[in-house]
Amino acid sequence: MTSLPLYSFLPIFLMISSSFAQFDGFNYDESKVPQFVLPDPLTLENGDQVTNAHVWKNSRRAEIVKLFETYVYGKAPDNTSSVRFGEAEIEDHALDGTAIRKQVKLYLGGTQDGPTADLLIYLPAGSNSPPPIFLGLNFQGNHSVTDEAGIWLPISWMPEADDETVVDHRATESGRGKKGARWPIREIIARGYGVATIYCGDIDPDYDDGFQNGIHPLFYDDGQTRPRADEWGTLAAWAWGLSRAMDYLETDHDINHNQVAVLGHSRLGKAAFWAGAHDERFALVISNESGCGGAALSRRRFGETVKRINTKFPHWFCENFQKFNDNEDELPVDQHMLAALVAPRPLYVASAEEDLWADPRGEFLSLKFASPVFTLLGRRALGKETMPGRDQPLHLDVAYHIRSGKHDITLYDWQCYMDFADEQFGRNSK
Ligand code: GTR
Repeated sequence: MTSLPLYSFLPIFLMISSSFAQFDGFNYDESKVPQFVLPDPLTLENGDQVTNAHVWKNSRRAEIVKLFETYVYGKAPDNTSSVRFGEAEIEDHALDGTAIRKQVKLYLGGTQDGPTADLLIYLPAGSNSPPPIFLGLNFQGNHSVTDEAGIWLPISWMPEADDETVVDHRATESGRGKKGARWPIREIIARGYGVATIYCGDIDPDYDDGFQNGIHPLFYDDGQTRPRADEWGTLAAWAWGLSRAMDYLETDHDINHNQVAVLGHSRLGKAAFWAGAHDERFALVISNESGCGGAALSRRRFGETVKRINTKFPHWFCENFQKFNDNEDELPVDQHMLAALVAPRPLYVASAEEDLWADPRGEFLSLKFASPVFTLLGRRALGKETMPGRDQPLHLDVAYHIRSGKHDITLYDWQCYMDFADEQFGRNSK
């Protein structure tokens, strides 16, 4: 493996405090991060250097996609022609008349009796031209992101809640608006952006059932009962769902489908990152505190590790990823190469100061070590820049911030994403 120089570690930036989200038995001490060697995104598998955009685009990029498919997320099916869209609801006077709301059913197996996913869309009312849009999955149902009464309740499985919002693994009316703080739709609309979301469990419920529910079984070969070792886990299924939502957005003339930003928080940030890295139709990619298996470098083993994530969430990645439990140095990729796959499109990675489990420094370093690829493709990447202080967004053609506070996606994060989208899409929405 051709490698980048050994990385020697910068002084400790983040102080440890008992209020930080962390679990016992994991490393939160920068001085204990092992030395490691990263695979070089710009060395082809035959050992040649990538010295121009043509070779990146036509050879190296595909090699890296294949490595992530084979060893990390698993390969999703190529044949998606069966997905159908239908049963749309349109409300022209949503959010006190400031927005147009649409709800679209995605028939994932092409038939009404198979699994369906509900895509909820808000667009600013009275736009002069089709607006750009943010697309992301949500954790607890479309009805949880806004308290508008007309939102369809999800019918798919949901994790139990410690209140009455979920009963017998099904959403109830009382969950309406419960996650509104994570989806500041009115602010997004006021700045002229649209926003679209799907409940992740509509695509694949988030628990280990041996891949019997969700979309996996729809694509099994005859006699197949679970994905092969290099085939998709749940994160890749969610990413696939985001791409199917993109298929719909491309057909909707009320939306600027050349300006779709894909984003997600935490596990859904991992899915959004993989979707955006893989599917080049996404014009902007945003990872909010995606951590291990998302933006954070696996080889640092800081906070959550490959072994822990594969043990606690055995359904998230492909089976091959388990080979790297306590064995990160053998990974043929690291997450800076996921960041590199986004280039030359803009990429925003964000961390939270108290979210050590997600390894903020490891998230920043992924962006930094992806720089040679962004630079080769003519984009303004991180050069000498060091990790910025809290709440000081750093925006080039890649962007990073570390927000004060805990693991979450907040209005502040969204404001930073909209500012960056303004810069990248040539808008001035403030
Ligand atoms: C944690 C997991 C993280 C992150 C988080 C979340 O339990 O260890 O990788 O995904 O859940 O999604 O909130």
